[in-house]
Amino acid sequence: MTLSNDPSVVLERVEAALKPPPMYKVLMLNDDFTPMDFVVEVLQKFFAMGLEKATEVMLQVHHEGRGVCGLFPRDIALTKVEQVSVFARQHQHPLQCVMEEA
Ligand code: NFA
Repeated sequence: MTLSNDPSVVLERVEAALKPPPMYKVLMLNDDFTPMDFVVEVLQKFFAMGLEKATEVMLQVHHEGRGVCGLFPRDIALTKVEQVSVFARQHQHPLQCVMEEA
């Protein structure tokens, strides 16, 4: 495929390449069944949180229904959502994360 040399097309291409990627929040959802210590383990394992931060986020999800696990480019956010889903199901817990554009 031939790339255009038209200055306005070049400018568009450069601007697109310089733009930061769209970011996505990964949100954890509360449920009535997943044990609190399992949620803390997930936040430590997949979101690189220490025990104190993981406990704080877990309690926020428990009390408010949802909480932010982190902000990531689209592919990374998708991977985190899938990793949590697989790990939770392996342990027979209904824990879920979702993503939304920030
Ligand atoms: N609500 C769950 C319980 O009472 C704990 C939980 C917290 C689950 C955060 C999911 C997310 N065992």
